Amino acid sequence: MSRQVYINGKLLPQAEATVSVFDHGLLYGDGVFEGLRSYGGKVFRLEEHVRRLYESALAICLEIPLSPAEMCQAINETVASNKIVDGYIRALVTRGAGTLGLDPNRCSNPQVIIIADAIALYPDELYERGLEIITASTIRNHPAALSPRIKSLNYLNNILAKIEGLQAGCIEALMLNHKGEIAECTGDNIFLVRDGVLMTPPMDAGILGGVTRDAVVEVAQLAGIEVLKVSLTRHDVFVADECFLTGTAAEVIPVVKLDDRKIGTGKPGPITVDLKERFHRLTRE
Ligand code: PXG
Repeated sequence: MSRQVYINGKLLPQAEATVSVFDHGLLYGDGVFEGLRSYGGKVFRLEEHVRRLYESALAICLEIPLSPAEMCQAINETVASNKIVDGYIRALVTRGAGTLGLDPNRCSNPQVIIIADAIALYPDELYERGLEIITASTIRNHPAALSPRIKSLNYLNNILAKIEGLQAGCIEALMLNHKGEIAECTGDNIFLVRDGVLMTPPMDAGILGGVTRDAVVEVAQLAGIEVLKVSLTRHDVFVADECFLTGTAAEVIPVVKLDDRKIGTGKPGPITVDLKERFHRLTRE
């Protein structure tokens, strides 16, 4: 289906929504993005995603030519004009067309693009059975090289980890940080459950602060579950009772094996299933 794509203030048919081959987003991955989701026609946690987009942009000295409120409005308009009810939204801002050199000051105008499409859901059976994942040998970006808190257009190390996962027959792969601690998966945050306590790596493990992660922490605390943000290693996964991932696309998805080793009973655990339901209800509120 052909979509109406927002580009620099206009909604254009997707074939006409184009950027220059000199755009530094293409040449260098110089830009930032967000992946959002709409439920029942309403964008979930829109302000949080937009705040993260502006933080990412600020971190790379990229000035977005819209206010955050205008960005929210543009996202809502793009969703509405494509008659998206339950869908996936990609918002991105590139540095714009420049020269073949790195200098961002030679880039003319940042390009603001918003795409709204139907969501490609993971098969139900993955949620019922749970995922099997591997540990990738590709580590998450060293925070001193490129902060993992920046959702930049350069996702190559996550893509390399994803390739490792896919080659092992897994749709997700666990990424460690430079200290060998658990960071996150290629497009999802990770949680463990042990003795009824929920644990997830802290921001300083070098992760992207997931909007879904924050929402799951909130619903867990409301349900009276203790939540700890603590550094974790693969050992903690192997001795955990339950494990699950969170992300805009995946929502809450159980993990039942890491590196071919069963986690807990090897089936999605009760707290995971409960939080998955609670998160689902939150998205429908
Ligand atoms: N960590 C990383 C590295 C991510 O890219 C998350 C965690 C989860 O964050 P949210 O805010 O979505 O709960 C992400 C999510 C996709 C896709 O299509 C997802 C992401 C990036 C690119 C594609 O699944 N980011």
